[in-house]
Amino acid sequence: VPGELLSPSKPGDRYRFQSAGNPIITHEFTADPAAFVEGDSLWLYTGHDFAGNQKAYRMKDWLVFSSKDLKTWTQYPVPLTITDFEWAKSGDAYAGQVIKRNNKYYWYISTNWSGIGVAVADRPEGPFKDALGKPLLTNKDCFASTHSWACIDPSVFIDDDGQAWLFWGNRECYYAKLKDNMIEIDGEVKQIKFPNEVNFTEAPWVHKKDGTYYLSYATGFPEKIAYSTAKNIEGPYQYQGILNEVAGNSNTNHQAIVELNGQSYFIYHNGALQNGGSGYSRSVCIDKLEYLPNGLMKRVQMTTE
Ligand code: FUB
Repeated sequence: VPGELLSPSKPGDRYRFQSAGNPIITHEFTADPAAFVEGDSLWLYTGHDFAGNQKAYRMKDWLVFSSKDLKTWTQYPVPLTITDFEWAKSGDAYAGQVIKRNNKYYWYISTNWSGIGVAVADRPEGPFKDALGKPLLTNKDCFASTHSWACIDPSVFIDDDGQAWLFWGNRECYYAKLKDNMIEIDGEVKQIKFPNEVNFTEAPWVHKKDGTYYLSYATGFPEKIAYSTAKNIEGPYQYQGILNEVAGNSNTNHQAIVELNGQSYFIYHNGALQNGGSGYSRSVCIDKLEYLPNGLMKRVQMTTE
């Protein structure tokens, strides 16, 4: 239930609400979280599932929220919709990720059938605008794919040397460098070669800690989140096991990993919201993420707190 309304107070305007635990948002169905921290605020970007008895992934816009303490949240007017992408306007608003560079905010988004796009804004809450007027990547860039929805779930990462990388994919995990302008691919698209025991489904997310690259991703179906680590961003990646079990009442899961005020967080979705939650009406949750002394990540237990 939304908490204190800020003015103006019609739906879609900015308002503040209090989270009472997981799922953190109970007045909208939210999925496919991505996040980054700027200053003392965590910015959360989500998909926006339809309510009702859905039989497919139906999302027409994306949402943005911010919080300093993960309890009190501000929701902003809808920052981006599928119709902002002329080339994808009849599609659905699949997963993406936002990153800041050169005082601009770049949102890499995916659609169910027409590829990956990039939108840009001057502020983290948007409004975002299609930066290219065409896809950044399409299914033909997913050279090993045998199905039409391989080009989804972009995840962007800027390394310590300033090089930006984009990872994405369904069934196969692809990656490429981005040019400094963040809206062009630099060089060739490559594929992460996982060892045989890795069953990559989708939702790659890259983060780096103490010189190690952590590549987390959804595995199997129903999906669990697993991860692999490497000393070089291009691999070879060593499988490190399951990070999070199947997310309650949802065949998909989709994670973001960020650090706020010295604490790491695992942000994901499940279908557990009472009164309508399902695998197609999902809800974002946040739990603490801990590292072991050897640098591996402890399995994250879903909580309702
Ligand atoms: O929300 C649509 C798709 O479901 C996402 O792109 C995948 O990661 C999965 O969560």
